[in-house]
Amino acid sequence: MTEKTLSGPSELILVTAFEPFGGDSMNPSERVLARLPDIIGGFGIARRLLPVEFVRAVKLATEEYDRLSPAAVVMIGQAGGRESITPETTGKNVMFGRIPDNAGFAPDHIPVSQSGPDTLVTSFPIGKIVDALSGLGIPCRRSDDAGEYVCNAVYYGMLEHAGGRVPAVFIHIPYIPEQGHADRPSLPEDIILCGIEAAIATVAGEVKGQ
Ligand code: PCA
Repeated sequence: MTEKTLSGPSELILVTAFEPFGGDSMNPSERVLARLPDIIGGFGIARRLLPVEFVRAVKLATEEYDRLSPAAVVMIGQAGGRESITPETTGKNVMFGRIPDNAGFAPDHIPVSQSGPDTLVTSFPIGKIVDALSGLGIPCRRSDDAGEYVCNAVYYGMLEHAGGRVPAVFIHIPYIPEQGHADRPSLPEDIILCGIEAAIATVAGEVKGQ
């Protein structure tokens, strides 16, 4: 009798998220990552949770890219205080730790890359994600500033590493109410999950259409 092997889609989208940091006991990006379906838009979803550490996060994300050769990369992180889901256009070549990262490292305006330009802009048309989510009634706006903390470093590092070979997009998400930041804006986790699924489906659709 021959053994039947079940195989999923051969093409992958690498999706990354972050552990909690800065005194929070949860990071909504981690929760959303865990709840994503295994397949979106015909692509297998390869999940990678990253530590909130400048050096290790960039290293682990780019190593995972090399290991998987994904068709696209979607990175998610929390931007506490924002009201909307904000796909980022730009990574900056700077690391600044207003608070130390989870390894205790607080860089004071150190470059992510010694040889890279000041900024790198994604090749992906971010407006398509904004349109898709807005069409679903999910608060979403484009951002041109990913900050100077670990999310920005990972975005810059991935954009430099992938070198435009495949689309790479970073998406910041707001707090969820369960985090207890009652004085700050938040969105329900289910809405964020729905938005991130729609964003990944948009990326998948673009990659398929190429
Ligand atoms: N947000 C931080 C780092 C990890 C996360 O989820 C940031 O915006 O840099």
